[in-house]
Amino acid sequence: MTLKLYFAPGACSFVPHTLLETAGEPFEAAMVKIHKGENYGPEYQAVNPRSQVPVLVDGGQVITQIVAIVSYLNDRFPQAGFLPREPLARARVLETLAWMNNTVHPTFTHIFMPHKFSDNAAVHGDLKAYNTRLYRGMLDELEALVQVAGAQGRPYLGGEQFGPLDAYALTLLRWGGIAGIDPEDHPALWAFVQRIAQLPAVARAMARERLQLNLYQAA
Ligand SMILES: N[C@@H](CCC(=O)N[C@@H](CS)C(=O)NCC(=O)O)C(=O)O
Repeated sequence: MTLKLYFAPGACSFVPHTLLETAGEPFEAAMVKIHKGENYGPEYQAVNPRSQVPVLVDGGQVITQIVAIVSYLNDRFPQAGFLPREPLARARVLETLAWMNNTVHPTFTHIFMPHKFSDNAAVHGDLKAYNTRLYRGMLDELEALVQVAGAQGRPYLGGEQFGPLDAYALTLLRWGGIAGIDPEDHPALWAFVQRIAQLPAVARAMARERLQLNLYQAA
């Protein structure tokens, strides 16, 4: 088996995990327990000195960063059509993927791991509260994107085929539950994510990661 994915359950590594399941080529799934700090141990840092998941290894080559991994998997499995071929449609997907990865995702990190942004524990509550408000607004944007796709008759956020935006949307809405945001507050997105979760490849990745879709608990 030449392909190996390092993932953490429920983390952003879910995005390439679902793409690999969709591609259909056998791969090794290596779980990294980031809640136990395994990613800061010497064994994992020998793989990725930045201590993050996901990492894709193909034939001994190590690839990090979701945007790079998605681009690589798209070229390696062209039949899967993870990214549109038409230049403008592809730019639109990359535009949204970059936003998810460089804006929405780090906003959640401020909520989930505020210690990464300040070593002053006294401000962690403020960081969480402020970024939860920002995050809710970003889920509102995602809700609008899903509505536009529906109005245009597109079954997936990127077009006709399942791709990285769909898996990231699922992950980001799921994280919203951790942040105390009820998925029902974004009904179109919630319905979309529930449909995506039923795709066989996505369901396999969820089963391997033992993921529950709705993590929201009313206060
Ligand atoms: N920009 C990176 C983000 C990766 C990232 O934030 N990974 C998180 C999990 S969602 C992680 O490994 N966190 C562990 C840590 O930073 O301690 C990418 O696209 O791969």
